Amino acid sequence: MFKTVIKVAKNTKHFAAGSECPPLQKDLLRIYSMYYCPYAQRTRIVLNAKNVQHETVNVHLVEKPDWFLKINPLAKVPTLQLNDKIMFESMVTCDYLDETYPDPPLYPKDPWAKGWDRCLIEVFEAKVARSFVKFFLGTLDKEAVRETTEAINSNLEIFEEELVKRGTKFFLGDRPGMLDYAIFPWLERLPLMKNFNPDFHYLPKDRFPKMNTYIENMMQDEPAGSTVAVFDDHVAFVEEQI
Ligand SMILES: N[C@@H](CCC(=O)N[C@@H](CS)C(=O)NCC(=O)O)C(=O)O
Repeated sequence: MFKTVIKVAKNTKHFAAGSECPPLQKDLLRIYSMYYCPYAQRTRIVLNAKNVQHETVNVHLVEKPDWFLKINPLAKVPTLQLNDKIMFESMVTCDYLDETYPDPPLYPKDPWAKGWDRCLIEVFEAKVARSFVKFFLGTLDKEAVRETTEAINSNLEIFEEELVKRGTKFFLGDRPGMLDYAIFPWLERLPLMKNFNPDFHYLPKDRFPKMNTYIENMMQDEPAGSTVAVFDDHVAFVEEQI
């Protein structure tokens, strides 16, 4: 079945150019993913949280198979497929899962509170996640690392203050919700970024007491924590990309 398979992470097969698309099973939800993609990780966490039966097809994103380009015109992961239906964009897929599998609900009931959590996901995406990309681009000089560090920390202050305001263990309450799961993949990657940029002093404990405890709590959460990559393998993957 695998014509071309590339190992991206230990024990994972990623379908690459030249491969055949594995046959679909009727009514079984499929996620096209890439093991180290933080966006696909969002959807994988929500699948875990909702205990949704599904299969994972990992796609090699450098040597994409032709069949994947036909499935998703943006050719990005995550992509969901159910029979002949396709859906992509991480938050679109996460919201679909939340509506289709309501237990446990991942948003606050109040529409304003839900809307505000969606706003914070957008803030995180625009102000924190995109700054991460700079660290992946290769060698930043000391000054650029300092500037990026301050940009990331000052934007994470919004989240520290929000935790203080809410007075809860997680953003949703006593268990994590969509906001928690949507930002987790980048919080997992903070130590990874430091590995490549030792001057990246993220979330100093005196300035971010809540966020530090919060991340420890998120790591203990089964749906999120079980998606955390082995650190050295993650480092090796990033090294191959840059
Ligand atoms: N806005 C998209 C971003 C997804 C994304 O950029 N995924 C990356 C992997 S982490 C990808 O598929 N890249 C392939 C490409 O851009 O060609 C989402 O939220 O799902």
